[in-house]
Amino acid sequence: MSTTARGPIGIGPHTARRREGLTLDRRGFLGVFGAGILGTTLYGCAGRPRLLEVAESAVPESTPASRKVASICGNCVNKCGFIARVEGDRVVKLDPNPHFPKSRSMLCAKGNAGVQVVHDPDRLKHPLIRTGPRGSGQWRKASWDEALELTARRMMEIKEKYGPHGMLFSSTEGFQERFFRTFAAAWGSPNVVRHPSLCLASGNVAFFATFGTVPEYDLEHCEYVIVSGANRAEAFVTPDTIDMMTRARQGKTRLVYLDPRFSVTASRAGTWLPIRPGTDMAFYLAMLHVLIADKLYDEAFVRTYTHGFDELVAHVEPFTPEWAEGETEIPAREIRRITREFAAAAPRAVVYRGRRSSWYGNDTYMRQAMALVNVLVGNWDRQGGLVPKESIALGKPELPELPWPDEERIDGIEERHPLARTEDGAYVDLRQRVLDARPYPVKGWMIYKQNPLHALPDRARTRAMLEQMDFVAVIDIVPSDTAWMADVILPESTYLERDDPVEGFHQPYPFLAWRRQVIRPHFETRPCLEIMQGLAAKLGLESYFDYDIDRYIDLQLAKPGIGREVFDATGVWSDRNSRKYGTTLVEDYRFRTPSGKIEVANERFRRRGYAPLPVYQSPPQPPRGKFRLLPGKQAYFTHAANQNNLWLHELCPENSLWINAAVARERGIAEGDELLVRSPVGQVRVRAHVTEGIRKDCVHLPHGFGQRSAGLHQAVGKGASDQDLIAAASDVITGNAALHETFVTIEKV
Ligand SMILES: Nc1nc2c(c(=O)[nH]1)N[C@H]1C(S)=C(S)[C@@H](COP(=O)(O)OP(=O)(O)OC[C@H]3O[C@@H](n4cnc5c(=O)[nH]c(N)nc54)[C@H](O)[C@@H]3O)O[C@H]1N2
Ligand SMILES: Nc1nc2c(c(=O)[nH]1)N[C@H]1C(S)=C(S)[C@@H](COP(=O)(O)OP(=O)(O)OC[C@H]3O[C@@H](n4cnc5c(=O)[nH]c(N)nc54)[C@H](O)[C@@H]3O)O[C@H]1N2
Ligand code: SF4
Ligand SMILES: [Mo]
Repeated sequence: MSTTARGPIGIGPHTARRREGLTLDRRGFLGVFGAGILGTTLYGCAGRPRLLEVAESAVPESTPASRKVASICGNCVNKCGFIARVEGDRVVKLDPNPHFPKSRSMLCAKGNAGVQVVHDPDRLKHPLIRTGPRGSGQWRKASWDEALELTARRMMEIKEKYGPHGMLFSSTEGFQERFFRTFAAAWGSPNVVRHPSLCLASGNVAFFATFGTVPEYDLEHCEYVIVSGANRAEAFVTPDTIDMMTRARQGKTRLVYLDPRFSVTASRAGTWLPIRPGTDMAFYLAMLHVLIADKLYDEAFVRTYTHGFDELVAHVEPFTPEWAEGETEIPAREIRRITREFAAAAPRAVVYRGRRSSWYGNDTYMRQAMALVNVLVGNWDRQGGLVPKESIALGKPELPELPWPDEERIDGIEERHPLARTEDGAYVDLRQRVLDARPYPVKGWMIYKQNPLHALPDRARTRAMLEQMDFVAVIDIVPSDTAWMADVILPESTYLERDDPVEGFHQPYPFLAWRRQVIRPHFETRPCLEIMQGLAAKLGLESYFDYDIDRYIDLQLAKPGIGREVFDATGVWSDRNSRKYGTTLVEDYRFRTPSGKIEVANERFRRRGYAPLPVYQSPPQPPRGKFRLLPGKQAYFTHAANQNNLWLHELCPENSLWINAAVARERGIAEGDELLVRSPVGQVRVRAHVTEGIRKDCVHLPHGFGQRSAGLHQAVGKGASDQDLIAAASDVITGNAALHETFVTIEKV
């Protein structure tokens, strides 16, 4: 049975379960699974096939029998606080940490299921060395010394043949990612690429260019929120999810939600606008038009703090709500109504930027249009508006000077996308350049905490990129699809089994927290720092790692002048308990923009040869018989990372393709029918989810399924991967992947 991603239309048991996950109902998991199954899951797993022999669990000799440890979730980017209940060497339950300002009393289903991360029989337990052809799944267990020795030797071979730039280092955010990045920098390759160009790069660039900083949202005090496709009831971002959903339910915030499909967030909104995909910018341009034409903007704010307003006035003149109606299919009177309500609620009114902006080729301009609506109502640095980030500075070790790379980056980002962050790179461009060996070959790839086979569009190309490598090393906690293609897998200890550096948070006010070790590692795994140290020692780079994690934390805490015991009581530390407002709203404040003001007409854009104001182009629409494919997250999973988690897998074993009910009827497609979905780059088979809750011109496939690694016994072969269908495309300004531009055909099989 297909149970994926049912919208609130057709309410069924799955919707109810989803609610339990979201509200962190303490009984949630026990309620869903029952204690018996919980027990089997943790301790039994009898008869389940296993990746490889299970190493002897190193049971710590003397740990207090029963204790509680405050630490930080590692199942997604949010890093919510929890308090672990521990018996001996086993985590038996993770409870939310109510003292944790960012997540308060929330721990989502994935956070709860973190217990299973340690006990997953499929998890990586020791280093593995490939013995058969790449991707064959033939592995042998290796000692750490052997695995690191092999890695160092193969890296040196690549250096001799192709130079240090022949190695690519890719990673995704995490508390220990810094050690991986130090290692890559010490190695001396310019080819480092991170996840932002698959996620939020265009949004960041647009907001940074406008405000000189990337702000946060004060949703705790906001009264009117306009959200474009940021599905916060499922794609969690804390504390935004908590504030947005709680206040909407209590009637304290009016939530206007634009999404071509009726997501769970849509079901919580006062207004859901099933916008035509790819036309959000037209909606915001029309809002700007109405704000100006009807003089609803904050004139004093605009005069004092902004640059280039007159250009905007001329620019948005043609973008009437009537024009926007033709683009968006949102009635002009709705656009007018929303704009008036929004202006009346300002400054406690925001256009919420969202996080993943890897949608279309014009995303930087789309997010700039969102930023400008905020600017015009003067919500900047005000309670309930957009607030500049504040943080608590931490110390760090002094490193020897890092080598200067001998070559330019292979993705040519400095020239092609000069406004993007060089150190993050542009992944889609980079992959193509590697495949073309242009301007030089890249033959070695080290991957930390990333699964490119699911993260990048057009999986066949990512596979080809992996196949043309002489050497691939993957550092992960499970045998992911990408790890399955490696030469060496280096297993990191899970977030429950290691001490991480202390981290500074800035939502809802600056505080520090420390992910401390909850239990000692159950298997022969190591934290990233120790893996990097081991490799560095074999490559003569040890001077960059002249510290252990304890020393590193001491150096961090020396700066604010606190000891680690400050984390004992609540797991967090701060010298205050609220935000500050208005620190930038003072005379002579210089924003970090070329004009020193908030930039309406953008000078950074202009200097680089881009138009200074959002350029709208009507997006191509799917021809008859084709549909636009929209990906998106589900509440139970982080990307493709935890479909194999037994508890989460049982909630939703596979994904299915959302298809509009009228379209399905025309084509004789019923709920659960098997479909063949084809795109210009691939095809998948997947079951249909027939729903009123999606427009007729698009289909939706939840992201992260269709796993191929035979090491993932729960997830392998279940559902379909959107990345088999999505064609490579990217945002013109930043090179951020554009994942919503692919059209597909659908046949019943
Ligand atoms: N449970 C869970 N939470 C997560 C994550 C996760 O994987 N799982 N990942 C985290 C990360 S890294 C990120 S970046 C965030 C991502 O958070 P979001 O950006 O909120 O996540 P997505 O689900 O990718 O959102 C895409 C939504 O946009 C809609 N959409 C598609 N095209 C259009 C369009 O043209 N216009 C409009 N208005 N809407 C459109 C889709 O239907 C979908 O509902 O979530 C974070 N939180
Ligand atoms: N089609 C489509 N593509 C997308 C998206 C989408 O919605 N649709 N979302 C995009 C977004 S927003 C993002 S951010 C990217 C995310 O994609 P990635 O950057 O690949 O990140 P994740 O999927 O979060 O995690 C990748 C790997 O980290 C591993 N991991 C988890 N914890 C640890 C740990 O403690 N140590 C180590 N070493 N490894 C660990 C997981 O097992 C997983 O294999 O994908 C992007 N790609
Ligand atoms: S949102 Fe869920 S998975 Fe992500 S950090 Fe918070 S509890 Fe963990
Ligand atoms: Mo992301």
